[in-house]
Amino acid sequence: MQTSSLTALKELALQCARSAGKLSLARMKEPFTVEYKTSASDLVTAVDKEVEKHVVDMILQRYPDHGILGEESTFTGDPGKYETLWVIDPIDGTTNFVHQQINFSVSIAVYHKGEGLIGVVYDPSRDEIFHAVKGEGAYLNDQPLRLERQVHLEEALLCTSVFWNKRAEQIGIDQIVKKLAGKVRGMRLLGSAALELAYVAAGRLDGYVSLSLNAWDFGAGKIIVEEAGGRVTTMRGTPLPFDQKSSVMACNPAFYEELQHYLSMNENM
Ligand code: 2AM
Ligand code: CA
Repeated sequence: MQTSSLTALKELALQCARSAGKLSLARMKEPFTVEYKTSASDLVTAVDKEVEKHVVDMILQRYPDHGILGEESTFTGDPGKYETLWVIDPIDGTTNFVHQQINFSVSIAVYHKGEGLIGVVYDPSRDEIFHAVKGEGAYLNDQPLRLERQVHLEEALLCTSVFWNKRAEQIGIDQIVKKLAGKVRGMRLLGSAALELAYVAAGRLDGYVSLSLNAWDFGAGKIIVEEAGGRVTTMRGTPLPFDQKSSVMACNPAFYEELQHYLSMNENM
């Protein structure tokens, strides 16, 4: 893809993320309906749907021939059929949006022929935008992000979402992560995968491990972490798939092998 096209895509992705974030903040101040998706701990609001529609409209107005894979399925086409695919989550961390009114994000990625080109994660409550273009580095607002500090697993601050994942208990990965919590400096649970990945890129967290994530959860964060010099794979060490739920591990490169070895001790993953 030409540099000029890439720049235009990046500008639109940044614009969509900011606009979506602004809309979420505005709607947060008004009453909104909350529904259970699969259970009482899996929420979706009318705002998630409205914000996704807003982003889809912005994208299609500019690029009517692009496909969109979004969590709320606002785009009706078959995402597999498009050369250029936008992968979006209008509100990543809906539980936080409802309960905390912070710690949620907008996640927007652009993939071309299966390759991740652009990743944007915007935290509207703090007005922080994490972004990356493949081959051009990662940024938090205007500050470049570079994971240059060598971190040992023992001194790492890790983050996870496995403790509210039922499958984690079934396959025993929750116990492995629990043991890991005793080995590292600290463990955090933020509840927005996109934001957690962005924080790994920014060095606020040294690693993130999760189960059952969808492409809209990790699509943008993966590009940002990799452009900052970090590594992102499944817990088995394989590339992340786009067409099914997947485990995700993202971390400072210094302890990737050690962490991967630890996590892959579970045969069922
Ligand atoms: P969502 O808000 O877009 O659904 C990993 O933690 C991901 O799981 C989050 O990014 C969040 O994405 C989703 N999730 C679903 N249920 C959750 C819960 N009870 N607490 C936190 N995250 C949850
Ligand atoms: Ca969501």
